[in-house]
Amino acid sequence: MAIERTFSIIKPDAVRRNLIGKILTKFEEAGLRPIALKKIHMTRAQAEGFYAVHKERPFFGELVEQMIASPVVVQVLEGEGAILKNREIMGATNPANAAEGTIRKEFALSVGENSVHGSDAPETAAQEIKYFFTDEELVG
Ligand code: YYY
Ligand code: MG
Repeated sequence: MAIERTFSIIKPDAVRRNLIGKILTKFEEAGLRPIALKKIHMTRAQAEGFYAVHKERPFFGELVEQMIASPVVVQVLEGEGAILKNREIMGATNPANAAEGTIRKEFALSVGENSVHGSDAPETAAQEIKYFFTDEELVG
């Protein structure tokens, strides 16, 4: 499998509970390397643009409020099959359905406050990386 890059967010619920290190460890132990990483407090416009694909969904308003409530860590993860691997490490969107050992099983509070975001395909990974990082910031 090819070396890929994917985009990841450690969401406000996890940052508030001081879980940045524990979550990064899960990625590192699975062979994913953070090649760019920063802590930011998203603006409403940034969060609405990032989740624009969900803007007609009933949970959109709450999702945006949760994403801007407090800081997040945005990062680019690199490794073998990074896009799918990240999704596996994250676990299912609803933590009630997440497999043992996944981040969401271990740390998520609810389907909304589910601790991490991860790109779902090569096209979205490329778009999402560009949304938060310049080429110069990717120091793999
Ligand atoms: O990619 P992933 O985060 O696993 O799920 P999406 O279906 O893309 O939804 C994005 C985000 O929206 C999810 O992480 C929480 C929130 N959400 C929600 O609050 N309620 C739902 N029924 C579905 C998604
Ligand atoms: Mg998604």
